[in-house]
Amino acid sequence: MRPNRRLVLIAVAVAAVAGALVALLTAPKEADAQTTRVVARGLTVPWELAFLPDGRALVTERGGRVLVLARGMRTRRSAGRIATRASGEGGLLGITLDPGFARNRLVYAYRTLGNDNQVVRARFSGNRLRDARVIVRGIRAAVVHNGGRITFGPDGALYIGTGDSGPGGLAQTADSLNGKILRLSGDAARGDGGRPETVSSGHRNVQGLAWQPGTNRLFATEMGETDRDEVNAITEGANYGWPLARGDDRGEDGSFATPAWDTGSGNVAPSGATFVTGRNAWNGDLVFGTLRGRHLHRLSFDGDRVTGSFVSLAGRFGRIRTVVQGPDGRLYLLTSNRDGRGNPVRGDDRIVRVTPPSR
Ligand SMILES: [Ca+2]
Repeated sequence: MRPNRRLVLIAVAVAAVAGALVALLTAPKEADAQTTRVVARGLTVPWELAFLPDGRALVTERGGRVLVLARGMRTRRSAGRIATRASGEGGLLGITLDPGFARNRLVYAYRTLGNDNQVVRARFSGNRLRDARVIVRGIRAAVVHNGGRITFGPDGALYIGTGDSGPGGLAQTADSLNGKILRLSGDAARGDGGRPETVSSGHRNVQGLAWQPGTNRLFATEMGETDRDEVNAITEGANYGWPLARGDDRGEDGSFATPAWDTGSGNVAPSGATFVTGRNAWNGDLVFGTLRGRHLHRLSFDGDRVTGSFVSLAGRFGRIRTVVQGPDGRLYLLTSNRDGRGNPVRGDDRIVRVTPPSR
């Protein structure tokens, strides 16, 4: 190589390194401030993650398997299967622990079985799920809009997010369990089960449920049709409008509740959500995964009013089904790239650990 040519190449290389350095220093602060690490690989459409008191975690896979991940998530084993028969968006979906899990070892899961969505209770003992029985039935199943997120509230009751069961859905049908947020008392959940009561109605497809620390207010993410995905602050007895109204539309008689935040003309398919706690810069913010959006979304709040909307990890890990905060204060994302709508890469589906930026 002629010396002057070599000099040019060196100059180009130096410029490239300098350029990358400048790009790194001037990148959006949020992208710099968080760190990510893939902690588990090779899952098949994981849907929900629940940390156990000993630091291990249960993960549902939509096909019906429940996994037990060791602390740190490097190894895992099967805790068994919960029978499910599903097509489309149905399957084994949410899982949550009883508030008294340390004593009673009870866990709850949401599944699709043919034309029915159900809540099942089981006991996690000896690393296996045992004695599974149905405690809620009669949530109509469909190819799409099956809901599926479940969580216990500060009142000790079990809250269930459902979907409208697709076109011509049931969100405005008062005696249907579909298109609602439902509540089953803790006693019924631990006992014989029963028909849950309706907390709120007019939901298209509730995919995330999160309790706001301090206020104990329930927030729910909901997928819009082609626009206006919503984050709703849930009020007992309120009707959130679907399918008669969406976004800020209060309907003809002005009776529908409007969202705390919506995507406007856009559409990201928001899914599982959690409020971040602890000594970090995201403390008090709501984070949720997005499927179509393929990013982690974060909303900041003043009380129940949304003050900011932030996107991170855009395109980095593909479709994100949910985000859960671990006992270590970090966030754990489940990818959903093998659900038939993604572009799986080697290692999918994955669990990604995100360390929020420090204050
Ligand atoms: Ca609405």
